[in-house]
Amino acid sequence: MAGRKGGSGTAAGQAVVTGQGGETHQRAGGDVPVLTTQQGVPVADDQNSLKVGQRGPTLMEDAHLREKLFHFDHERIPERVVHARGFGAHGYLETYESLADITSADLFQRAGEKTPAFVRFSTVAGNKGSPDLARDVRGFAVKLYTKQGNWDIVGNNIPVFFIQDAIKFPDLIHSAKQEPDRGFPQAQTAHDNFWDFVSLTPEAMNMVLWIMSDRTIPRSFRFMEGFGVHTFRLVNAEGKSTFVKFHWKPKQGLQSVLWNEAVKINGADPDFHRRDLWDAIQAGDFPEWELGMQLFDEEFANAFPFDVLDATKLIPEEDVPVRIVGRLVLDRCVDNFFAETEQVAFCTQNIVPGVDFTNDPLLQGRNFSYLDTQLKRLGSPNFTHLPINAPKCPFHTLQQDGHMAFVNPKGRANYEPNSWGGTAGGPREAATGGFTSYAEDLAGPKLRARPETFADHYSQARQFYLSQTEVEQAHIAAAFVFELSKVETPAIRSRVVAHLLNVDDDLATTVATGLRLKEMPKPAEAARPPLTDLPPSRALSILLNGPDSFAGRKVGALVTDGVDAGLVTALKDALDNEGGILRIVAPAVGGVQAADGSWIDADEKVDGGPSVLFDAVVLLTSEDGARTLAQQPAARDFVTDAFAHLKLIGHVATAKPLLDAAGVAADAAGMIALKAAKDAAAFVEACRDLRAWDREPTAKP
Ligand code: HDE
Repeated sequence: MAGRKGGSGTAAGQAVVTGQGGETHQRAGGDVPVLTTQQGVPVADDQNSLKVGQRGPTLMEDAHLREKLFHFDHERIPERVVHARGFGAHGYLETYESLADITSADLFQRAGEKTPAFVRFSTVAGNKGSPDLARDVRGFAVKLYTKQGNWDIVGNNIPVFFIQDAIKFPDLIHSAKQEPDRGFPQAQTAHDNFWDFVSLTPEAMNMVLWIMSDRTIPRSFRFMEGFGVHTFRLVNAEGKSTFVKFHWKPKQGLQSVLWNEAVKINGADPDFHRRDLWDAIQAGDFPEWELGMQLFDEEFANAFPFDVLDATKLIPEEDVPVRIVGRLVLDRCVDNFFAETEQVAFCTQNIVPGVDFTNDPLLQGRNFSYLDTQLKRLGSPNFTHLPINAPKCPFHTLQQDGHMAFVNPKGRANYEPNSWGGTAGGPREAATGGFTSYAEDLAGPKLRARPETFADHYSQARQFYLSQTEVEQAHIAAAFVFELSKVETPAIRSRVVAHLLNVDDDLATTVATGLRLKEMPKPAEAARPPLTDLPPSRALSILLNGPDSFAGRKVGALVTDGVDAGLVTALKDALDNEGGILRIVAPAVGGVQAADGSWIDADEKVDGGPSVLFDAVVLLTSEDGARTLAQQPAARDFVTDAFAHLKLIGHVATAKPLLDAAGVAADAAGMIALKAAKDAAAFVEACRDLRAWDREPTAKP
């Protein structure tokens, strides 16, 4: 197509670039702005490079080609060394009450105060393009743009961590990510290096129990908790300090998927989590978390059986209740993924007056690390000038220059003290209200050592395990068996079981049996004998903290020609009332013709909308339709997977040929016959349970 010229409309969506006088270039037509170079020169031809003759060589003077390729070649920045895959959204934190007695932090002085927020959720180990449902910890990083500067709570969806001291972080992450000789496996801990490291690091055992639970395969970011992990301090106007642990509690209730489901979601929709958050916000169903604080003093800290500076331990909510102080609402998607989600730079050192650190050695190391990583990733100390990172309150520093400086002070004063006086002298220290550190008394010998108070590695792992329902305990055991079955070195498998013997005998035996270990190892030597009398904590279970409604969840309806349109409408209405969503899955995406002649549009073709994408399913096929679908593997999988994944399954009598082909009995647990439109509401009510757990022992995937 030599000599082809561009069609119209190629510049739609481009930023309008204004000229020096503020007026835009002549428009390309209608509201479409003219395409220009970065220098503002209008482009006449964006389809062909400049050549000598039609078939000749390209000319070096083609500045537009050179600029376009140059910029493209530099589009990527280094991905985060951990938490590379993430998804962010904007919102706000609204306080319920004043906490002035506990902290001087400005955002907590008034009930009803709204502070703009940006939240980035992430997985830890996988690269930027890895699937969302990897078994992994989720990052839960919150940037609060307060009136006294930015405060970052850079947390996870698990309240404890693998290691106690920052010096082990590079080792931990090296072991979890791809093995260096082969460059795989991607986004999974089911490999030798990871289990080798953690089995030689007993302090990791509490976290290892957590990551083998369904916490690491959340159904959605919306249905998981967040934790600040470390103990922080809140400091009031009188300088009194209170220890605090931060919690984010999802109003939507906790929910996870099953492992077999996670594996299949990764194939069907590797963007499952980011799409879920995007869809919910776009639909106006704004997810909310309540901000909770566990507040305690030195006296409690001294009496608590574990060290509150040890990030491998939590404080049970039964010991220190979580005080709910506000809510975080996410109500706006980003305009540009790169500018916001990729360029956002969280730093644990970003705190505000009224908040302070403790000496948790993991937190101390993080405070050092994050600035460093942002410089590497964003390439300039001026990353704080980027709109997503800049405070929304006024800020004035005496720092200057550097790559890409685009917030530049005017005037002569770039040092202090100076004698220029008044505003000409530039910013000065705050007379009152500036950041002051808590005046903690500190003294001691310089040494590399772990305190004796960090030496208990198993008690809380045991407490976590015993706090789970039977179903959840079975999932933990199955996850150990799965992961360790991917470990090629038998000695590593047995070393893990040796640790589990210090956690719970039944768990260790189930895992050993699942692995067919020839010989039960001796329990690992414990630095301190585990406490066996810690009471179970309900807050640690997912299933005991599930939703009480089906709101925010999805039903997938498999339909064919001849579907009962009244039933579809009744389901839609019942779901609307509940705050749930109905998605139509059909043999073709164009839709189906209902028995009454009306047309029903589909959202997915059956092989693009497998049941793993939904929380519950209904089979609304005609008898003929069911017979045809019974011949198709994707349609049979829709049913067998929904059954194996313990989903509530609504079905009309005419769907029987499909149920038969899938080997599913119409009267099994969690199967709900839909005889008429009036049954729709009862089905949606039943869906509140999310799963038919009774089915699990017989429905092993
Ligand atoms: Fe991080 N961590 N981390 N981390 N972390 C990073 O910073 C680090 C730790 C967490 O969405 C990095 O910007 C060290 C605990 C989240 O942008 C890096 C240590 C917790 C995010 C870094 C830890 C976290 C990060 C990589 C041990 C939970 C993603 C890219 C001392 C409380 C933030 C970046 C986002 C990111 C270092 C341990 C949470 C390299 C050295 C514990 C949620 O700076």
